Amino acid sequence: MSEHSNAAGAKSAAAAENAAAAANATMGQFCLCGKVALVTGASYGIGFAIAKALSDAGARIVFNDLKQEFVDRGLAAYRDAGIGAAGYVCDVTDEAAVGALVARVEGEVGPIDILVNNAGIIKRVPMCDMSAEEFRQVIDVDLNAPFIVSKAVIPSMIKRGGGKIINICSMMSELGRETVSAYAAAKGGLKMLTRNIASEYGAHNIQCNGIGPGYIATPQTAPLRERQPDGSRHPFDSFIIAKTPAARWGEAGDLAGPAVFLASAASDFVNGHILYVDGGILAYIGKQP
Ligand code: NAP
Ligand code: GCO
Repeated sequence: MSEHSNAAGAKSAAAAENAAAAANATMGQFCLCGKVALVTGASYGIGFAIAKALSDAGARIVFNDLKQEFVDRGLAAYRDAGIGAAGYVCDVTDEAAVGALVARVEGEVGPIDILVNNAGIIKRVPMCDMSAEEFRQVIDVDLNAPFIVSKAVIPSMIKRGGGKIINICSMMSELGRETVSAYAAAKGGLKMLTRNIASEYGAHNIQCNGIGPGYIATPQTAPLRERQPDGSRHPFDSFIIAKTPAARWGEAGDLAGPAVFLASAASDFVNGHILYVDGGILAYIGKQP
């Protein structure tokens, strides 16, 4: 082999080695190895999909649900996915229970590095038909609880030099629609709570961001996708398809990559941002009839 081709060969080998090292360094930014992630309300749905993604990136998963039967169902689902998650019964609106949960997790699993405030409810009722109690229930789970759980984990994050908080916001953090006044008020507030946590604790290397899913096919939106008696699409289903450039409902798995990004070192300089994962809904006036 000529001297020239030896040198060229060595050069391309070195280039390949550099490229591999650069790729490893980049992928390393997305590694959650050794991290403990608490995903609230994650027996199924969006929470489960996000927890699975964080686990696939190396995190140890902890989740909670309201009842033992739901926790057990979630544990079985995680086992089926090859994930050894830890599950606990805890109502995220109960500050004492949340404090006890965080202490128990720290003792049994480890300090919480990543918090995903996912647990949420919705009540679709015209505002003037909605009781103040119903309104309060939605605000309690969708806005007060992220405050409660964030407040429970931040001190330990500060002590350990930082952490990640991801709040699951919504299209309704930006838009209103009929029958979801409480939910929109909560999710709009959650957007601003996200920005405030980022503002107040960014100096402690805590990044707090939001994910704003579009319309995702989960039990929460099942009523909006039910087939009509004649087998046709639910009107709201057709509406969302027309409003989404991607012309489809999202799947919970569509949130996996964005969640890993916001939970990882790759987003260490991203703070107070709401990452909309909506197939383009917020950018689109909607398909003309
Ligand atoms: P989902 O299928 O209704 O699941 C919600 C989860 O939260 C359930 O596991 C539920 O537990 C749990 N939960 C409710 N209240 C709780 C409480 N007080 N304490 C502990 N856990 C509680 O909802 P999803 O569609 O997966 O949505 C998850 C999050 O994404 C919610 O915050 C929702 O607002 C948001 N989101 C959803 C969509 C969408 O299109 N699906 C879009 C944007 C944002 P139980 O099983 O015990 O009820
Ligand atoms: C609704 C839906 C939405 C989705 C989601 C959209 O009734 O409009 O439930 O609120 O859940 O929040 O981002």
